[in-house]
Amino acid sequence: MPKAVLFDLDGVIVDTAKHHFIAWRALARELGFEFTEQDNERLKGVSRMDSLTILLEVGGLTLPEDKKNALAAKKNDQYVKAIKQMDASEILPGVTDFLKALKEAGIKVALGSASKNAPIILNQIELYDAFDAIVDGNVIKKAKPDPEVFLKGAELLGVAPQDCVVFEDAQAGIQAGKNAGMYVVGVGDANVLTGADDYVSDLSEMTLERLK
Ligand code: G16
Ligand code: MG
Repeated sequence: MPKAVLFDLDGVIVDTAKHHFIAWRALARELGFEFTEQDNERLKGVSRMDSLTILLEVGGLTLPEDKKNALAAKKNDQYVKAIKQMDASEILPGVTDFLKALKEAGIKVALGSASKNAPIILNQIELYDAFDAIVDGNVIKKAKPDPEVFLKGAELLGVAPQDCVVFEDAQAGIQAGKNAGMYVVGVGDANVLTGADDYVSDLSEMTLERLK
């Protein structure tokens, strides 16, 4: 049985990708081009500034650093307004029950997210206190697929990487978990994701029995 479980946030605990998409698309339109849902797939698990770089690449634009910082801040303002409307009803299927089962079994849980807005989201959905450790975009220096986010989580929990299981919906995140030497469960379409040790479509398919 693992001693700790580390969860990605967007795509595993809640679906904030739609809010990111709406804000990025609004920015693209302001800049004079379309940004599609398919383009948005490339931003999953990617940091805010790297997301902007991809978006500008889609629009064929090259901009100076100060302009890029201003655009990222503008997108974030719109995104934060949206996530401040979120509530516990947006927690994805199976999450609450699985977190409860882990707690009862004495298995520690941490959050490992690229998002700088993770604390706001966790407060909105009333899950902030459900985690023994929170590692997010405010603390990490190296983006997924670097293992930093998950290694830091394991360290804060005092658990060896080989005793940790990671739940991830993004390809870069699955790679980060494997790079950390952890067992990785891909969340989403097993025909699209690769490199994980197991796959579920959402956490309602996960039980303590299966985790063993
Ligand atoms: C999430 C999203 C990414 C987003 C990133 C940074 O990562 O999947 O699309 O770009 O956070 O978000 P923010 O702009 O809020 O700092 P994760 O790791 O939770 O899937
Ligand atoms: Mg994710």
